[in-house]
This record gives sequence, C-alpha cells and structure tokens, in this order.
Amino acid sequence: MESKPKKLFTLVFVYDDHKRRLLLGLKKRGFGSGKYNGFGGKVEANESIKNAAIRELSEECGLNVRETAVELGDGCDDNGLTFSGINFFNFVDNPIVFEVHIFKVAYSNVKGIVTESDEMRPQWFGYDEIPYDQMWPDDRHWFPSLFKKDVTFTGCYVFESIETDILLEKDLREEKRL
Ligand code: 6U4
Repeated sequence: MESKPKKLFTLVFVYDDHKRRLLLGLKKRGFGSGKYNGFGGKVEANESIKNAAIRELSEECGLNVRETAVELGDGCDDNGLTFSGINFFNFVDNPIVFEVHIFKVAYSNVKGIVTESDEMRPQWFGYDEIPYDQMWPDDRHWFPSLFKKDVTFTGCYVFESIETDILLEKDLREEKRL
C-alpha cells in the first residue's frame, strides 16, 4: 500500500454530548451514495486539510466552525475542531489510496442551521443508535476510537474493489493524545 500514491480527503463528525447524539449525512450521490457518513470530501490544491474539513462541513450540511470555540476541551483547537485520526483506504483494483483525515466538533462549537445539500441529507442519531448497517463496513471498527477523548487513531483498511464494499483487511492503532 505504501508504494501507491495517496489522495487526501476529510471527514467531520458533529457530536452533541448534551443530547447524546451524532449528526450523520446520507450521501445522495457519487462515491458512497446511500450510506451514512460524516461530512467531507477531497482536499483541493493549495488548501490546508483543516480548511478543507471546515469548507466541506459548511457545503454539505450548512454548519460553520466558529473562529473561537465556545467550549474548549477534548483536545480541540481554538476553533473547536478536534483532530481524531487518519484512515487509509486501499482498494485492491485502484492505483490510489484514500487518506482520510477525521475531525470532530461539538455542536455547541458550530453555528448555522443543519441544512440538506445536493450531496447530503443530515440526520441526528443517538449515540446508541448509530446505523452501522447503512455505513461503510470499516466504520464500526474505528468509531469507538472516535468517541474516546484521550486518543487519536490510525486505521488501514483494504477493500476488494472500489466498486464494492467488501472489506478484506483491517488494522487500527490508537495513540495517546498529547
Ligand atoms: P465531489 O463529488 O467532488 O463534491 P467530494 O465531496 O469532494 O466529492 P467525496 O464525496 O467523493 O468527495 O468524498 C468521499 C468521502 O467519503 C470522504 O469524506 C472520505 C469518505 N470515505 C471514503 N471511503 C470511506 C470509507 N471506507 N469509510 C468512511 N468514509 C469513507 O467512513
């Protein structure tokens, strides 16, 4: 996998500890359509990964990260965004590995109204009602790490093909958050 070139993506999860719920979006078109996921997409040329994450969150569900967070903590930056981990997705029949940088942000730290976009239909799910059967098969493997406050993670997943979601290999490492 290391020898394949990598393409950068972002993925942002909005969580609400007060109501114990997570905002997911049903992908309406393109890659991963019909699945629930966080909000994200490709990092554009000359764009930082973090700015791409903030842009995609806004474009896909109408929520905007504040310049200064209302509630700090959980390893977040000044604007409330917490880096959670990186997943590498290697599709055996695809020459490029997806490198997905994952962030989370508390609902109290974003502004705007949750709004459906051309790409995503947002929906809240209780922490105990995550719809894993309608998500990428790797998600149930690394989601527990996403919810832990004191770790970041690195995941490596091998899929049979870019056309199917058959997962062949999975590996997850957690690191203590510094
Ligand atoms: P366009 O159509 O150009 O706007 P864009 O929104 O830039 O697309 P898109 O939708 O193709 O990019 O991004 C795919 C999203 O799916 C990224 O956030 C990464 C994420 N993703 C890809 N494979 C995944 C997997 N196996 N598990 C997962 N997320 C995955 O949880």
